[in-house]
Amino acid sequence: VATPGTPPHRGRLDLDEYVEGIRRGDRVVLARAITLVESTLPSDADLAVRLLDALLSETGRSRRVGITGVPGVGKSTFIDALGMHIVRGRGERVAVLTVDPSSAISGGSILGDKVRMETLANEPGAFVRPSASRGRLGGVAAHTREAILLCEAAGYRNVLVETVGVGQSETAVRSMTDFFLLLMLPGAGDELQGVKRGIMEVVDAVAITKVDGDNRPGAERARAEYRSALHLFPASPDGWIPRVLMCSALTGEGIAEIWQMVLEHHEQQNASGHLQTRRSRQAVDWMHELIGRELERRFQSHPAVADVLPGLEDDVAQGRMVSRAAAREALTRFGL
Ligand SMILES: Nc1nc2c(ncn2[C@@H]2O[C@H](COP(=O)(O)OP(=O)(O)OP(=O)(O)O)[C@@H](O)[C@H]2O)c(=O)[nH]1
Ligand SMILES: [Mg+2]
Repeated sequence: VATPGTPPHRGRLDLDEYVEGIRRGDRVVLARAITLVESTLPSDADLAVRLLDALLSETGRSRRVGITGVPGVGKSTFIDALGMHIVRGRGERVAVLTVDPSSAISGGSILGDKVRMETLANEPGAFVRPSASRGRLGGVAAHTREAILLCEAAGYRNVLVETVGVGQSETAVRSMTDFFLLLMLPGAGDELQGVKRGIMEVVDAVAITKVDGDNRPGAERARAEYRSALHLFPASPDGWIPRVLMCSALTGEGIAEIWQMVLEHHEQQNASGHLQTRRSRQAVDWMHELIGRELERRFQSHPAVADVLPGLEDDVAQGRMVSRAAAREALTRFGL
């Protein structure tokens, strides 16, 4: 139990305090609960599971939107503008989470996002939680998935997840959201190289951002290019046809239209049952991934395995043993 003055990342509340705090939408308790689920301490894991379990029936009632794009494309600025539109324009609350695999290295991104989402972070209807990335990406994304659930239980009907469009983080974010938006810069071609191959195939929309000032002519060309690029992919079984829109977080142009599209998508997918299908699949996939990770972790840390693994690796590398025999040997040691 936390004592007054204990920094949030040290002290723990008890289960009821978390549950009650989240139910009344207390942002401080919500932040502390996210810290709890982010924790890698074995002693926190049990409480985290009990907390998520206690709140399960209060989750699911939000629009989960993933927003990706290359570094510097304008994600945080866009989210700031979009979040303000949701809060001020629509009178709804919004939670913003970020998955940033690089912040462990750069260390500067947390502050950066706070500064860039300054307007939104000061809004009473908004909850902005920059990623406190410490470990490997899988860990960060895992926490984000659970943080979404906590935000939903705290009454946020809109959850925006920012992730930088490099590495695997975007795949992870797509697998925890209902709508996946790719931000692109005006002036096509070059930027297509910058984003990960294959990403265009899994987006629900492309938003060309920074469409202001000198960028406008390039934006029109980019829109035509992205439209034809999206046309090359087979139609999605959920019946949604990806769109290409233009916006500027600076002038606010196009922001309301993009949110309108998200609302339309949500209604359509909800009515057709595809929303539930997508979420069910995500939840089951995630369960399997957690099982896989835990098995891997136990396998790697099993003393009898750890004893022989380096030797087996060497034998395989030097051609003294076939991979299959070595794998069998290691698994036998594990007890399989
Ligand atoms: N002209 C113009 N500049 C913008 C717009 N949106 C963002 N910017 C600028 O682009 C730069 C990067 O914006 P960010 O929002 O930090 O970009 P980001 O994609 O979140 O960056 P990372 O989180 O570092 O990957 C900043 O200097 C912004 O001021 C826009 O709509 N128009
Ligand atoms: Mg950012």
